[in-house]
Amino acid sequence: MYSFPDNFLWGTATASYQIEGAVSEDGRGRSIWDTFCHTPGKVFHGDTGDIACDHYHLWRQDVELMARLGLNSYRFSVAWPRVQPDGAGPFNQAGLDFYRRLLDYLAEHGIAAAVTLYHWDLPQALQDAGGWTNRDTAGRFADYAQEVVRRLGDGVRLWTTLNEPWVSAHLGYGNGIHAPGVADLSSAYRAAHHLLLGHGLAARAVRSVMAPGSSVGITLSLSPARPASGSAADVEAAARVDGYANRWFLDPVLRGEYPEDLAGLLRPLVGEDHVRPDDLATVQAPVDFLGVNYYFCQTVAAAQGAPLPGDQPFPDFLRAWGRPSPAVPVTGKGWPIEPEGLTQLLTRIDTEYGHLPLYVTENGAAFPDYVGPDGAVNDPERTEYLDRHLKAAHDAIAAGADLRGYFCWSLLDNFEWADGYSQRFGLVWVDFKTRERIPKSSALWYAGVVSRNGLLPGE
Ligand code: IFM
Repeated sequence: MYSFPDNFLWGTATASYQIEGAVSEDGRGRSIWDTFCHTPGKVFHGDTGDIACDHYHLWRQDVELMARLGLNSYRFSVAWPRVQPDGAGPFNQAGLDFYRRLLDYLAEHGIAAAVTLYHWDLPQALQDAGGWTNRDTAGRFADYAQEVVRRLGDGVRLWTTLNEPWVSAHLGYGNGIHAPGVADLSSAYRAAHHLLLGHGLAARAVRSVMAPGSSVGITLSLSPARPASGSAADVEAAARVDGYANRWFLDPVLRGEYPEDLAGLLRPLVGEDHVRPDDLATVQAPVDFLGVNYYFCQTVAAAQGAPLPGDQPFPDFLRAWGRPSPAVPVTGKGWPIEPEGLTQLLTRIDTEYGHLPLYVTENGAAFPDYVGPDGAVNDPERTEYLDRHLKAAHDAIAAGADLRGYFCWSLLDNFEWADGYSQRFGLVWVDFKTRERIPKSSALWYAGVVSRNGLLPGE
């Protein structure tokens, strides 16, 4: 039996824009994702989050579903424009009331809440003033975060400032695949710095008002980078990609510094005028835990000679290509399935960054699921994926990591950003015409794991 520690949090994760819908109801303001989705050509199939899973109306049913699965925690995000429509100024009581009702209902069902304060739906009014490239947004974020925690405080176990600032910065401002759709390296690094600054300011602000028993941290998307070969060029390229994907965020949050190897490369390209003397001390605000989102590893080759088929370029300054992992199955999204990367990541954080409490705040896979003739959704690939990753998480605990919870991405099939509704990550199938929910076979398997607080050896 692979048993997990007592009081382990077993949950699923979602994010506001991906599930709520109701984008124009009860005083919600506009977000950058509303604008982006309604810009032709930006999102697959022209899909939008206008209705999504209609969780804004079906939240009771969704909580009851989690309770039936026996889950003891739920990670969701607050939509900034729903509670503070312009990102500054007055708060919207109707928006806050929605989250208050959700929190109360979760508590009634014995489900601990893990709340993310920013999962990418920036108020459009702030983007109109530069968004995360504008330093002022960091301060706005801290003010918003503090007020949300003050007003919703009771009953939240984990407060997370940001979800995956790497994605916000690099996909939102670096290559423009995500909202707000800016493609400029310098903007990406300014945005990354202001996101980190916003995290540091918000973490302090949240701590000053949060209820006893709550804790505050941040969630990073992390991806072990390993060389495609033993050549010195590939090893060095992998180290640069590690700096770009992992250390650029881990180091400032947990050590109060940017990694000098990458900073040295970036200095001539993006300058440093956006970094003020005390900023990194602010970014290194004490955190009670680190949230880790893990999906895949990067196999990295030095960009020299001709690329191999399937090689994907990283930004030019990294002089590196992402190479498909050989002989590894991939998910529906094409992501290599490499559970050992999760063990490696959790043990690395534990040994290199201090023995701090860790949560896997996201891990999961999209597969081309379908409803069978019997009305059931059988997804053995997802069950196998989760089983292997949970065993990998267990290995990390055995090696000493203080892992305290696991949140499967995702509770529901939902709006997968630039991929629209084409990628299904849910434990629960959603019919996007009727909004009917059907727990997949993986959900029933996960319920068994939760009830045993672990996995059986043959599972
Ligand atoms: O859907 C996203 C989520 O919003 C953030 N982390 C990765 C997931 C899958 O792509």
